[in-house]
Amino acid sequence: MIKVITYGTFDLFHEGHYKLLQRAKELGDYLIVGVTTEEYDQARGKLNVVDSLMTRIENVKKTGFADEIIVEESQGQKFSDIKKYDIDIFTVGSDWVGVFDYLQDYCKVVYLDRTKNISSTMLRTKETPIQRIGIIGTGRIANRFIPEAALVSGVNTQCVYNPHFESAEIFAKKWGIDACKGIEEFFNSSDIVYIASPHETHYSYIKQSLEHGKHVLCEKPMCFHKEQARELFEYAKEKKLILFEGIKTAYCPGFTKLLGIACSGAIGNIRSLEACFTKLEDENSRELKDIQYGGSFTELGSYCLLPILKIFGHDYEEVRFETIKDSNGIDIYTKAHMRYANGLATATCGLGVKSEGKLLISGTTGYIVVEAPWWKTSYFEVHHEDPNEIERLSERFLGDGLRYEISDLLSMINGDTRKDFKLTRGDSETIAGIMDQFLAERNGVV
Ligand code: C2G
Repeated sequence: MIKVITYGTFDLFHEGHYKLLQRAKELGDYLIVGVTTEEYDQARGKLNVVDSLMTRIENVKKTGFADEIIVEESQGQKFSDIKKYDIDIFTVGSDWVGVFDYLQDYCKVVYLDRTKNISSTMLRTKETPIQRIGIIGTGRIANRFIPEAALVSGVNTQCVYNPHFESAEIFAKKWGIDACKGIEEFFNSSDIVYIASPHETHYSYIKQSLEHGKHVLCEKPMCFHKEQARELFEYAKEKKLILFEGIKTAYCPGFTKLLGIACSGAIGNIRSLEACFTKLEDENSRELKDIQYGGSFTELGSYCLLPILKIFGHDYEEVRFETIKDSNGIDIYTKAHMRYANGLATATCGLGVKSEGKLLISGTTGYIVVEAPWWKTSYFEVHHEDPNEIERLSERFLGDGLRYEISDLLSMINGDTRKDFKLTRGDSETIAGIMDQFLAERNGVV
């Protein structure tokens, strides 16, 4: 008798799960299905699981494919289950290719192709429908997005669009999703559009996505003109759709904790903030080749402006830029100095100058310091006049951090508006306005 084992959360049970179990059963004579506990899902960083363990077990049982159902409680369990149940084949969907190769010494490991399309008709019948994500763009960030989205229950990355169809095809093949030839086909297959295309294309893609009734998660900077940002948010509101700018720091739990402490008076009245983010780029990279929209401030400025706007607000009195440019006129290093009625702030960004990435918030009774990578906030210190009196605080930051924004977006789509304080419409509009002023000055359009 060939014994097969597979594991999963099986939340919001859908046809991808069904087909996986069906094929797992076909691999042998006896199928054991491990269903994850809530604690285990939390520990491995899976967010937004909706159904209880009982419901998820019931749904697996209903398929009739499982000969035995067990509960998966911890990371090392697969290894011991294989021995305990004398397993011949371990199987899981292809979104996990390579991850479980370490089990090969104990049994055969089979990765079954994941189901690309979750049909919309099936999804609409559900109380909490699965949201199909379509991606525009196939660059680095789009590649980082997919494994993160896989850890948010309730979304399925379905398809990709790139006007260069070949790039879309390569990307789709790599991730087991569909490549769409036309944009209409793409919109028909998506409920949420994730825009990860070059900066200057964002406005048009957001507008088209909203026109087609899609929620939008757009990479930063969302756009370069305050008026455009306003128009898009108004349009989204009118169409009752969510428009969300993806500055991942804003959604990570450590950053929310940091803001809570900073604003609670722990360091008195906040008077100064310095945020620095530098990342050396090759001179032939898109970031340093795009004369119109490339450069350090458009690339990294959103991260540095975020804590400034969250702490001091949108009503700055002045923003002044100092830049070092390369021979093409692109800024390889920029300092944006902002003056508020009660404080001063600096955003420092570099693609061609390396500096110490740090976030320093100074108040009348102390300061908060977050070392690099502060934009993935996980640890920070609160200091006072007495150098022995240091408060050390930490928070989990999982993976690449994109899962937090995807999770918040999903909660908002499902009607939970409590998350929208993290990055407000006003924040995004103000950032667009500052970018606008910066580009006008740098490119000499003023
Ligand atoms: N699956 C699939 N097609 C989809 C979605 C999921 O084939 N469109 C597969 C997954 O690859 C997995 C199973 O269905 O094999 C269950 O998926 P999830 O509930 O998302 O569970 P997962 O997080 O993949 O758990 O220990 C847990 C396991 O390692 C995997």
